[in-house]
Amino acid sequence: MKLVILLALFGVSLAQHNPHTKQGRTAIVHLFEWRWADIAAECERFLAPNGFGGVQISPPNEHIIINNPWKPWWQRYQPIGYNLCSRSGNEDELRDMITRCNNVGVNIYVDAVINHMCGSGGGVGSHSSCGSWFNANNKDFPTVPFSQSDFNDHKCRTGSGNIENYGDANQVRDCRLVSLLDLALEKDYVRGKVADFMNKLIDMGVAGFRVDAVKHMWPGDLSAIYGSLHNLNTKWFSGGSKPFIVQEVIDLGGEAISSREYFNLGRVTEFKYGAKLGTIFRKWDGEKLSYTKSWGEGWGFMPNGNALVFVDNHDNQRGHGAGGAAIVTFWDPKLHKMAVSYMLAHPYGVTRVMSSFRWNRNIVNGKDQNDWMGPPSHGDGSTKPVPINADQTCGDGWVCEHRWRQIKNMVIFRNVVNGQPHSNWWDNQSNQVAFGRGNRGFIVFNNDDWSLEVTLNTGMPGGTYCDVISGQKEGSRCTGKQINVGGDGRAHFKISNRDEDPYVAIHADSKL
Ligand code: AAO
Repeated sequence: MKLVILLALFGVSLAQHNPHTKQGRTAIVHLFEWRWADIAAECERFLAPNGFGGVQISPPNEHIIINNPWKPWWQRYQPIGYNLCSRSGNEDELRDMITRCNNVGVNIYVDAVINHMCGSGGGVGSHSSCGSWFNANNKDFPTVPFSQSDFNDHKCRTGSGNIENYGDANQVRDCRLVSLLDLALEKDYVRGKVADFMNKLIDMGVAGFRVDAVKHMWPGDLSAIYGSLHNLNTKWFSGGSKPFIVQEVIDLGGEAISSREYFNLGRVTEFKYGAKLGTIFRKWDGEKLSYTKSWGEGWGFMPNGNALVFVDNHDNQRGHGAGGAAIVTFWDPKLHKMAVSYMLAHPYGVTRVMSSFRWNRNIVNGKDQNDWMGPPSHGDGSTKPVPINADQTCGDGWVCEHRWRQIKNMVIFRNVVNGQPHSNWWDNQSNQVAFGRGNRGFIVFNNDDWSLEVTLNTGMPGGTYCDVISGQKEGSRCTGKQINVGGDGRAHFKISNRDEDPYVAIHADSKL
């Protein structure tokens, strides 16, 4: 009996940790600032056929419009209300996207900004994405409605009203994050408005949420809000499915608030992962790839079942948030492909791939002067569509890392090896390593400044396999390198450090 109760409790608490991806799919892609119409098309033409499990979308609710600087990407992190019109499109387009993605088995996860409304200097008027009037000076947001008493200022004990010291948990939760008007989530009324917003999206068919700025909210308040969320829409999900919850908590250690406080509520972003992996692939601080034999919990990361992992995100790819210069992004394509592939090959965590837009990066004394720049847009500030080139890459400034052959093929690799153990580790005590996933896949990296030539036990059945990095299997031939695995599971690998991509990956479905 006790066991049954324990299992039931465990099941309930674990429910919000499950991304509910379909058909053995495993990876999520963040289509940062994409329009709903483009995401719908991408689900059908690319994400479903290539086995992507889901999409994290940019905040869909009404947000402030800022003209100085000119329509920065971060205006969407300043809510004006919960109407569903944003820079990415209106409510009909949002609903159409959710329906079409669900119909091809690709989940939608919403970036939910519920800690705050716009900045205190947001002004008065109707300069918001749905045109609703508001008055930031009086904390008046009639479209919700929220007013003075729905904000936390009376609880905050700092002179400025902003967070001044991350060593003080009360400040971090009760004061304003960079002057953003901080909602009083202890109030049933405020919790109710937030839950209504999230429930509307759940009923439309989303599979869950990336919750913004979670460090700045009390776990008890979040527990109350999550507890009032509906189950997922049974048109696409099995009965009793709870929404997937990923909580954005930046915890690199040394602050008053630890990510641990949120583990029982849902998954948590593991920011140490990208910061460390970037340092390793850059070979900074004496780090070596061979040290990653115990990658995951062995590196002091959070328990596997709690972690959402990523190489870079929309903040730290441009110097916001945390991680610093070590973070590898599309600006370093060779290292980025290797780091993302390492993540996708490794069993730790639920994985999220970043898909970015290009901006006029201009780093002066370590700070990007253009870190605010929004997505590719027309003269009037409206976001441009994502055009697809003949070679499957994207045009008009959309980077589409998720479409790069190496990354797309590693998303497939992760699905093929899903559930298999980390196995057959090899390293040269420097920056050449290899590991397998049971008898379903094997990957070899050369991040040293010299060639790799070695015969390794892959654990794979004998046969000829196509490398999915230099090419892939097409029909009955390989478009890139071929790897011959003997009947004993051993294979010879030769990887020059001067290769465009100095690594090789094979899996059960890339066998000829
Ligand atoms: C904009 C303007 C502001 C203006 C404000 C209001 O830039 O000047 O005051 O409007 O008018 C985004 C942008 C912000 C933007 C905001 C609203 O990034 O620039 O402000 O939209 O438009 C903290 C939070 C974390 C947050 C991160 C950016 O804890 O939740 O800052 N991320 C999310 C979103 C993000 C968004 C918001 C939240 C707000 O992903 O896109 O902001 O909705 C330490 C703390 C972290 C803290 C960082 C940065 O990190 O630990 O909790 O993140 O500082 O303040 C080492 C340390 C590491 C430390 C880091 C940086 O790495 O180990 O712990 O250094 O010091």
